[in-house]
This record gives sequence, C-alpha cells and structure tokens, in this order.
Amino acid sequence: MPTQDHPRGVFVTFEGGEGSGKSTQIKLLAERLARDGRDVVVTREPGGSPGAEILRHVILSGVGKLLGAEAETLLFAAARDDHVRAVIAPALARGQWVLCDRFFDSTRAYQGRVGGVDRALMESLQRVTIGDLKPDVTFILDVPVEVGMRRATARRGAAAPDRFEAETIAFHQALRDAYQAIAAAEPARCVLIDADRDADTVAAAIWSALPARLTSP
Ligand code: Z5A
Repeated sequence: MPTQDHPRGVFVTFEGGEGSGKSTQIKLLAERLARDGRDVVVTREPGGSPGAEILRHVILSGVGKLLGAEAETLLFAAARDDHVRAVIAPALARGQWVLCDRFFDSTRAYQGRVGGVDRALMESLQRVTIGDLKPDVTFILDVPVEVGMRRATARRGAAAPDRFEAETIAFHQALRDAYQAIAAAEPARCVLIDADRDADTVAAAIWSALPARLTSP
C-alpha cells in the first residue's frame, strides 16, 4: 500500500445512504490495514469527539430539524469543526490513517443537494470547518433505497427511527441520486462502490480501488 506520498497520514471517508454498510466496511478496512501494520483511527460524523458527540445526540433527536434546515446545517458544521480540530487533524499530523464514517459530502448531499440549503452558506461553512482538509479518497457505498432501508430496519429492531431514518422513500431516493452526482463530479477523489453485494465482496472492491486513488495526482 503506497503511503510515502502521504507524509501527513491518509484520510479516507465513507459515504452513502441509510444501511449502505459504511460501518461494516470501515471495520473490515481498519482490520486489514492494521494487519498490514498501519496505525488506524476510526471515527464518525456527526460526532467523533466529545463535543461533537453531544451535538450528535441533539441532531439525531430531531431538535435540529425543528429549528429549520439552516440551523440544522450549523449544528453539523459546529460538530465537524470540533471533530476536525480534536481528532482528525491531530491524527493526520501524527501520520495515522483516519477512516471516517461520513464527512462533508454528507452535508453536501443531505443539507445541500436534497435539503436545498443555500450554496453560499454551505461553502462558507466548509471553508471555516475543514479549510483544505479534503479526504484523499471517499468511498460512496451505493445500494437501492429499499435494500438499505430493509437492512437498517432489521438492525434497528423495535427501537424508534431517528430523525433521518424517519424520512420518506422519496427523500432517500433523492439522496442516492445526490451521492451519485457527487461521485460523477469528483472522480479523482470519489469511488462509487456497488454495495448491494455481500460484505466480503464489497470489502474486496474497496481494497482493490485504494492504491490507485492514493497515488493519483
Ligand atoms: N448527516 C447529515 O445529514 N449531514 C451531515 O453532515 C452528517 C450526517 C455528517 C447519521 O446517522 C445521520 O446524520 C445520517 C446522515 C445525517 N442519517 N441517515 N440516515 P447515523 O450515524 O446514525 O447512521 P448512518 O450514517 O446512516 O449509518 P447506518 O444507518 O448506521 O448504516 P451504515 O453504517 O451505512 O451500515 P452498517 O451499520 O454497516 O450496516 C447496516 C446493517 O446492514 C447491519 O445490520 C449490517 O450487518 C448489515 N449489512 C452491512 N453490510 C451488508 C451487506 N453487504 N449485505 C447485507 N447486510 C449488510
């Protein structure tokens, strides 16, 4: 695995809709990298740092939605700001691999492309929270909406759906379209992965796509 081009560490993000299998694939990739001798940090958004985890609780409770789309976007941005400063930037500076479950593409997809939040606001928040800290590679896990929702419902059991799990089929379809558009617009960074396959097959596709992305200019 080529890492000499990345003295700052390697930043890998995972994106996708409900039940697309991000957490499962992050765990598999982290185990494989660790076996390969890499020093790996696994984290997530919203959350990932103590301050951001508090905001995660607020957001997923649905309070942010009550405040309106712009205010909810500010909550995600505040969480990301803390997470980047407290966890991601220090880990990359130490030369570690950072595997993050969701990052700024989630804001672009959920709040921007689907939620209709003003583009100028989104760009300002992105500049303030992450600056030029873009992921080296982003895996966008793509599954049909009904497959993702079936998986998420089975995993949730009798628990109540959270703020995003409770959204409509149309919302989740628009989200899938948004992620496909992001992947098409940034092919050097984003890899669209067919995640409607068994977990080991998806993991193999991710592993084989990784080296080429890390060495591309
Ligand atoms: N959000 C936002 O709006 N704006 C932002 O800026 C950010 C986030 C950062 C956070 O939800 C919500 O916040 C999210 C977007 C929004 N909303 N939604 N929906 P979260 O963190 O609570 O959950 P999530 O990110 O959506 O992930 P998830 O639903 O937990 O799913 P996942 O991590 O992608 O999947 P998984 O846990 O790996 O797998 C789900 C189930 O499927 C589980 O039982 C697995 O065993 C099973 N699975 C996994 N892979 C497979 C395969 N290949 N085949 C069969 N079954 C599988």
